[in-house]
Amino acid sequence: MFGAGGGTSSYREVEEAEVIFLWGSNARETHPIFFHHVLKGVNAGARLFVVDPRRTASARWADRWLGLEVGTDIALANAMAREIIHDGIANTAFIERATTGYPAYRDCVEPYTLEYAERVTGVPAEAIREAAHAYARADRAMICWTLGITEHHTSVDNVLALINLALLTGHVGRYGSGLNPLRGQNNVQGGGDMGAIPNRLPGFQDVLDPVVRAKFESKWGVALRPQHGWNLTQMFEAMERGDLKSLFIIGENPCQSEADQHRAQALLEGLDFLVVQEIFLTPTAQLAHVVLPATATWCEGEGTVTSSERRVQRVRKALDPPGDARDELWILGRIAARLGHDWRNPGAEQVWDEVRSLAPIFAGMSYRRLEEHGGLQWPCYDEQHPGELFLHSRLWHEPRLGPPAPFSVVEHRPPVEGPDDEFPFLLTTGRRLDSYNTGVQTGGLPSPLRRGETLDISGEDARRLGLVEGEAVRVSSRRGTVVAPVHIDPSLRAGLVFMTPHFQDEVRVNALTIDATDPKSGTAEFKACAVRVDPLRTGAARASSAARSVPAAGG
Ligand SMILES: Nc1nc2c(c(=O)[nH]1)N[C@H]1C(S)=C(S)[C@@H](COP(=O)(O)OP(=O)(O)OC[C@H]3O[C@@H](n4cnc5c(=O)[nH]c(N)nc54)[C@H](O)[C@@H]3O)O[C@H]1N2
Ligand SMILES: Nc1nc2c(c(=O)[nH]1)N[C@H]1C(S)=C(S)[C@@H](COP(=O)(O)OP(=O)(O)OC[C@H]3O[C@@H](n4cnc5c(=O)[nH]c(N)nc54)[C@H](O)[C@@H]3O)O[C@H]1N2
Ligand SMILES: [Mo]
Repeated sequence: MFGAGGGTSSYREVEEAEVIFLWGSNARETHPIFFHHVLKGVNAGARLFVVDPRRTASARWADRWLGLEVGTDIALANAMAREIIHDGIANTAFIERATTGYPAYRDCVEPYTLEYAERVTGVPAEAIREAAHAYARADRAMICWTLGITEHHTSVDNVLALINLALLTGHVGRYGSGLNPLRGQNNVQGGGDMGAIPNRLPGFQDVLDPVVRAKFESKWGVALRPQHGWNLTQMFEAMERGDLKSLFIIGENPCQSEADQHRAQALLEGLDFLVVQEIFLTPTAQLAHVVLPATATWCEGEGTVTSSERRVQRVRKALDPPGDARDELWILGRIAARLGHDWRNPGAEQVWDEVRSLAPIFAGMSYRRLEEHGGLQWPCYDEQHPGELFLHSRLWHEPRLGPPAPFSVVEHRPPVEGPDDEFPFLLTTGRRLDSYNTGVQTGGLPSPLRRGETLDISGEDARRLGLVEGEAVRVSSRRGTVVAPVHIDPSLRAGLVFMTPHFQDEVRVNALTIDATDPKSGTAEFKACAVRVDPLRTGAARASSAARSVPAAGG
């Protein structure tokens, strides 16, 4: 919508906001450093709203938890918008100056009454009203979101629904107001910034733009194809069609992290040639024809990482790599050499200087300045530029200097697979504080920290099924089955169960998930699929044990 993929605000603005929405984000467990900034804001008087089907650790710090049904965020956001419009607290001056498409948007949200939204989302009408008023009336309000918004078949529309709210109220382009997708891993932001996305070159320059291409072609001495590449989902589809036969994977474990794991694994096994560049021999690496042992970039090499506030920071080598592990840049340079290109063995700073020479938004960020300033925030156009604290102030001050921000018409559409008689539970997957992603880097932790996988279920459902804490159950979807112990979790409502993708050998949760994806982004619907839960024990054993220790109501 705004022309660049990055959060608009700085962490210090979070500390001075009046209203903060954590929308589909469990930052307390998943972005603990960012959450400290949120808590500073809360301690300074900010009101925190957490929008999450589970009453998460983050929600426990909130003034208001909006416990919606999975996959109903658009209905909630549209109802907030309708309320704001009807109460006359939309920012009409901003809408007029800086946006397009308002009339169509206003018509689209009109049917989303509080009563309708309450029916769809399960959030009481009064709570929706309160959230709408708090957001619209605040001087400084921001929405921060993550996977609860983006890992759905409607992921792009979900994000658009939140952007609409900011445009409606003018909560973007001003200090303390903003739209902030928190980045998952330490350098997800930097990866996209550097062009590790299918459609952009470094600095979000479109590969379809001939002027942009010519600039890179002359620097690199190669011709660039004027076409967008495949995203991850499209790569797997291409493998299925037989159009993609070789794959080079760097630092990803898709064998476990892809939805519908049996399918993903079979497709990876069917490749003619698989290369994996890794710091551990992961399940994916075990399928590879060639494994390239790499250094861990964050502690065994030099470079930069970029955080969710667009801050580029130096990382330095602290440890010597073990064994045959080699610097990633060196490995890539050797491969380039075999392909007939002499990169002349550059260091990290030389690579960065080339990025600065080709991508204007990083031009002013020399290593020397990154040191001096403790990192700089893009865009930073020259060596006098201090970097931008927040983005899009143009929308307020000089709207004519660029395109207006468009409203989008987005409608509620439920998850692809809802619960039914055969698979009566909705499984949503996500993270726990004590483990990291596919567990490769946290699997070796000492056991007190590593709780192991569980099927988290509400007290009400556990009682109904006669399940006791720790009892093993079989969890099945239309795609696969896993066995895990039950954990009765008061953060869950009846009908909703939760698991993580953290554990390799024990419980491969992505055997269950559905490979439905958003047609625009290719993101998988990790946050919603239907499962059934069956106790492993039979008859008498169950009856006696259930009678023994059923937990009290509410869990
Ligand atoms: N400890 C730890 N921290 C991590 C990671 C880790 O593995 N462990 N991984 C990192 C990575 S890669 C990422 S991307 C981030 C992810 O960070 P988060 O997005 O915070 O993590 P998740 O737990 O996957 O999902 C967040 C929340 O979305 C909620 N949710 C599910 N469905 C819906 C819905 O329909 N609507 C709404 N509003 N909410 C919904 C879930 O209940 C969950 O609490 O975490 C990063 N940080
Ligand atoms: N069911 C379900 N599935 C999910 C999700 C979910 O919420 N639910 N979330 C999705 C999300 S948001 C994400 S980000 C993915 C994560 O999925 P993956 O990225 O596949 O998972 P990680 O465990 O983070 O794998 C990263 C790999 O990089 C390696 N590595 C670490 N540092 C370096 C380095 O410096 N160099 C090299 N070469 N390798 C390195 C690690 O050893 C590890 O094997 O999972 C996705 N899958
Ligand atoms: Mo992620």
